[in-house]
Amino acid sequence: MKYIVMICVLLVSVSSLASSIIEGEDGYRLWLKYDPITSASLKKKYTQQVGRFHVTGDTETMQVVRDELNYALNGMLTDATVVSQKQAGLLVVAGDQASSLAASNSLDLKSVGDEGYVIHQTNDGDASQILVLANTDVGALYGTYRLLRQLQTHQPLDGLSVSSSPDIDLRVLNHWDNLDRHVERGYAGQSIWDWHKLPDYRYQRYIDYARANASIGINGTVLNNVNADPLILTPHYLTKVKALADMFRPYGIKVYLSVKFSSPQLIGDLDTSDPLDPEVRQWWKDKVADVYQQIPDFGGFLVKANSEGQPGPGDFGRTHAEGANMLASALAPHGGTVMWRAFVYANEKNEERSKQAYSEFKPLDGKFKDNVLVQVKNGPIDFQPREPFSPLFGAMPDTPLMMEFQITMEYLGFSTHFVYLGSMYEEVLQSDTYARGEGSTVAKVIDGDLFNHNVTGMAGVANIGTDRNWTGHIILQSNWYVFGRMAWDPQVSAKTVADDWIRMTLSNDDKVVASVSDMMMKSHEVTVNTMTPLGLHHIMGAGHHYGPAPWVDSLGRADWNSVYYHRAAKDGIGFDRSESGVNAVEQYFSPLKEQLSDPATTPEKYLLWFHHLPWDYEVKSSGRTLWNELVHRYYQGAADVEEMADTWDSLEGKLDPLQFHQVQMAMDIHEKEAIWWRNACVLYFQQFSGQPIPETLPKPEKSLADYQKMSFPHAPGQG
Ligand code: GCW
Repeated sequence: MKYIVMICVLLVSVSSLASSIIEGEDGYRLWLKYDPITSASLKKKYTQQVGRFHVTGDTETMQVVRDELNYALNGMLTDATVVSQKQAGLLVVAGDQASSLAASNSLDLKSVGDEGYVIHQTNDGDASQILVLANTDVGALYGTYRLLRQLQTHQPLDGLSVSSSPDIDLRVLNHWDNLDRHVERGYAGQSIWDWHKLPDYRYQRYIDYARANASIGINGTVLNNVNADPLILTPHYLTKVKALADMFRPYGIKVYLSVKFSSPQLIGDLDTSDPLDPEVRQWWKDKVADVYQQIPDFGGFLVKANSEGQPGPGDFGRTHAEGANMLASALAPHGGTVMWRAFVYANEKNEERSKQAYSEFKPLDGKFKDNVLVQVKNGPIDFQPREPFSPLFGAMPDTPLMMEFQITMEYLGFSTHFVYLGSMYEEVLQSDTYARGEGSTVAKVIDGDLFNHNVTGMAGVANIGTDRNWTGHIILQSNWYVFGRMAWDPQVSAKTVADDWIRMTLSNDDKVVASVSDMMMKSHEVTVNTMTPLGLHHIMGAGHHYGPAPWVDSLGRADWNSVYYHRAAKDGIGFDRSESGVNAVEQYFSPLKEQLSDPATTPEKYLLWFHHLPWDYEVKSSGRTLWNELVHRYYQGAADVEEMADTWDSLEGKLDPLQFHQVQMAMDIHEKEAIWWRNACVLYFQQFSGQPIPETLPKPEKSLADYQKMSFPHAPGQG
């Protein structure tokens, strides 16, 4: 044994000597790497098929298409060249010419609309061409990225026939970036927007950001934090916003801003911001006109109002609808949209927090103007590691609801945990609301199908910062990627997207793809087990949300404290949101309501979200008592993270060394933190259960008091 250990030590030191400079992929290129295709035969085939290409048109966007193809094909193939239309193996065309090519090839181009595309291989033997056709330039750009994905993932081009258009109109990133470059809940460095140097200094990173977004169909970006600084609407900042909008326009990306509802008072010298006051209304109209003068395709406003201390119409005795409609009226003549957030939980309301958004917004259904979307977080509380879907989905048939997912990992381990969110997004999107009977999934609510809405949207709170690898952790790039793919197509499977991402970012080796894909697909469930198994929620460190802290009990509001949420006591644990408790289940449709009312039929993943149960309650799937199941999940979660780390280690030599090394270091932290969560939570809850941790399991190395003493005043990303 000793001998083996010695050899290991030797090997480790040799390999660390050899690796004092690790060369390789630092992650900057994301999934757009375009490295040479190593299989000679495949490379030859692709080169024959698309090595000679032609892009028609000379608009800015078509120039972007040409540049991207030139860069990508010359990266992956040998000597890709721009040739005449006739000689081209690959032809990218938009507009009228695309329509006539579609007609002569019997392709339906009309139905893919303004952003869609058709890819088709003509059947002319040697003269066969691959056509990328679209009604608009940006459609051609999306089609180009789709075609490139085919090469990046080593899929055949023969007989290729793809027709695609987005199911959701507004596919938008929300940056919670402050003007001083601090990113609220950001774990990947500073804000990528260098406000001080804008509008003159234009980093290549801005263009690469636009390329990455366009490659996955993201067509909007809200540049600043929803806890908004009113200065964003001053002339000084608007010229900077304009510079970014100008850079993003060729990529089909519109710029939006978060605005502070009290801006008329804060930067406009008015005495009020009452949305029904004529002067206030005029102020917004003028301000909006200013914005459009500089940015003719400006997207609109995102608003957090009367939530967590932000001002809003409620301050003037007005409703959310009155506030939103006032802004909507100012934006409507210019084609702008209001995205009004439903994330509200008011101080003065004496109602359980998970119920408040529904109570406040449902009565307003149908009262919003046509250019307002209500933006709802996926769960009823707040981006917890796992939540049931928000009951608002399905409950407001006369209002288009936008999904808000969090891409940044505020509650899921910052930027050191290996967690793929695709499976979580899928779980939410495929949840059945039963709003119009069985099959009324959340996806159908937000893509407009269920209630026939014309405007639809999905927002993702960005995980992007100035880190070389953009997201602080290579694997977390996949969450940006999957957000875009699911916003384009909410029915796409998390697994399909994970596989594509791995092939484009890490490796095309089937075995590597299978291992990493397996890790990614289980990573969310595993991490939930390490933090908040069985429906527990909001038991993380106060304020910064780092690490376990189920003991938090002294914050100013009851519903800021962990103890409010887990309710652990001698008699059991969990939050009774059934009829016998706060009756949050009543906000769901039947038969879900009834299912969630009864612990026996509540999915175990939500058990303690909806029920307060005795420690000896028998958990159906395992037959264990609740206490033993809780302990089991925490231990299993930590063991699974360890296993993931081992799997990753086994990929050494099969991956780019720098990518491998970065993820390996983060995995080590994930492993340690999973054990920390496990120990702290098990010891804490044990005080109430009064029951032992089974002898067979390792004992926590510290006492509960030690865990409680840990403090992190400088944890990143704080609000
Ligand atoms: O989860 C909470 C975060 C806040 C955030 C808020 C929100 C931007 O802790 O930092 O504020 O959600 O979504 O508005």
